[in-house]
Amino acid sequence: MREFSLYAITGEAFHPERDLLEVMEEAILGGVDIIQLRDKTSSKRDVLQKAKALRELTKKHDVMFIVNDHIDVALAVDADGIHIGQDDLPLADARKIMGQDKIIGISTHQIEEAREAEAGGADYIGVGPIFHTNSKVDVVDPVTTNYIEQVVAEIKIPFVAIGGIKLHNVQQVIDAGATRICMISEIVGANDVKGVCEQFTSILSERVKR
Ligand code: TZP
Ligand code: MG
Repeated sequence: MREFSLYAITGEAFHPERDLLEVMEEAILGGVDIIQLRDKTSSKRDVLQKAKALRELTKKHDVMFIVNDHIDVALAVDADGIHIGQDDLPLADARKIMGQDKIIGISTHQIEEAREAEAGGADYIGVGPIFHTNSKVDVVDPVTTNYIEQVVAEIKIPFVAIGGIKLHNVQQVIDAGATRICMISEIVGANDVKGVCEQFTSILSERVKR
């Protein structure tokens, strides 16, 4: 998959007054490299409509587009890939459906899951939740930055740190070795979405330069 560092997930509950596309376009203009559509409550048909619109937007700006959970929707809109969790379709089956050219990302919470994802041919893994988060209901306890250090030491495929990451604590995540970060609330819940993304983009590029 293409290189990336800033990854934003949709979270419409964090911007009840604002349009999904408008918020995500601001994030893109602020430097986000990947957008993931994550919608646990809408009907399949509504998820498909949002996915179509986000696919168009991300194409226009040449940004990667990933769909959470819904493999059929991802294929229908020609998304770049899917993101699955530990309780979703197993990686091997997801790969059969998606084909070799699509991106498959998997959430992991412990090193055994990271090893399994790497061995199974995942394109990237999510590593988290690093900190406490209210953005996910069935979330496990924070894995802390210790898990990032384990992944850095052992895993070769790209990983993205997620869960409770904010401007005020992102340095801890970077210091533990993360070069890619993923957020919901700190980005889409911001008053100035583009401005926040620009700050993260700049922090991450400083890290790469060092
Ligand atoms: N997976 C692990 S933590 C999380 C997901 C989807 C939620 C991240 O949201 P936030 O608002 O950035 O903590
Ligand atoms: Mg899932």
